[in-house]
Amino acid sequence: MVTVLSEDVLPKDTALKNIATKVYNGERITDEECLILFEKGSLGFVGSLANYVREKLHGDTTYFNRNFHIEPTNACVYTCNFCSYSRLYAHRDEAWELSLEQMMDIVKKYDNEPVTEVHIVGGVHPKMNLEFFAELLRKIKAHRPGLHIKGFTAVELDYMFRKAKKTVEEGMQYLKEAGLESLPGGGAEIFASGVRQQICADKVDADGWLKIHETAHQLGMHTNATMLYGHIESFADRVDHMSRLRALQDKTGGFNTFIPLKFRNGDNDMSHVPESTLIEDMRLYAIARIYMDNFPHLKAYWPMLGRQNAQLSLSFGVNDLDGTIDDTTKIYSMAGAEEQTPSMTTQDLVVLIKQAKRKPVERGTLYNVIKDYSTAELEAVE
Ligand code: V47
Ligand code: SF4
Repeated sequence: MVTVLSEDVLPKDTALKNIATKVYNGERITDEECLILFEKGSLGFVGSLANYVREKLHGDTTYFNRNFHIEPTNACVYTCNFCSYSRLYAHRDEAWELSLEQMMDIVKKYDNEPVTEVHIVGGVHPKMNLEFFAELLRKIKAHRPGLHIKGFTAVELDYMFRKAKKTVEEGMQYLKEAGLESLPGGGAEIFASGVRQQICADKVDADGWLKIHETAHQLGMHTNATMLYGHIESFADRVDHMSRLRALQDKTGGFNTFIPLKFRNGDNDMSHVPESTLIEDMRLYAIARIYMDNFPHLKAYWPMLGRQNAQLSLSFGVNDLDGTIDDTTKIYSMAGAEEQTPSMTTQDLVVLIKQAKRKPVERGTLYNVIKDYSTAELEAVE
């Protein structure tokens, strides 16, 4: 059914009016139209369209999960200019490198906690190879079979597979058999080669990143996708990035969640580049929700955006806030994010979502509903 909208609720600008009509009719917008939204769409305009799409897909449901991170090392062979984390060359004395036992101790710390996911991401250490990580996966699965393992960015996987002289298919199958269940979305940054050359020239390129995710999807695994925005990229580069992801999703359907990551400029080689404004952050979330019509979920990663801005994003298309995290990641605190010790209790997350007049639902990694907290008494939340 085609919705006919009153002229009163549509903008005067013809291009924006056509986009609004398409969105309300459930039609896909083109790359050119996405660019128009970046160039001309006010926050109010894109926000109301994104909220329409969000509520059509999910109503008020807002997901979070109970998770913790393992960061095996902050040493990295690569030299991404935006990275405040890597310590292989500079600040060697601040580098860490966890043994299998130390990582298992982190897993065991949660033995009596109702966490459902471990997120494993770190730097690319020359000595931590495919076999080392396969052993870690086996040990985690042997210890706690029900814990979902989401691990390794395409950057880490590309290095591991090449070093082990395995094809992407062979390497991925090997890790899947060892216990890997899904991939996080990191390492995508901005696909456009001109920008990639300037911000992260030496790691896997766009085609390599996409190939790794496509292979995971073909093996039945789900993955996420990120976009590092708000630095030197243009609006057209953002559209190009999202367009490549949308095309792959049309082909495989294997992506769960799109996660825009705001560039933070603390203590890195791009500290002179100003950070994006809150208006630009919210416009980006909204435009992503409108354009990425085949991505079921849009996530605001609260340790990077800050709690209040993540809460605000729930009115601009976002339906997922990631997890409790329990102060187990350093990537963003080292880049100057507000959250210096990222940890939220389930109660904190439930309150945050309820304050935004949304419905808090705890999910598993694959968006299976674990518990609906919409009617829970706040004090009763463990
Ligand atoms: O790829 C590094 C980003 C990513 C900075 O899939 C920075 O559920 C901003 O991908 N400013 C890794 N961003 C983290 C990641 C992730 C996080 C949470 C959830 C999921 C998921 C994935 O962190 C890197 C890079 O894009 N990053 N430095 C910085 N200065
Ligand atoms: Fe290494 Fe990742 Fe930092 Fe790049 S962003 S230097 S790949 S840890």
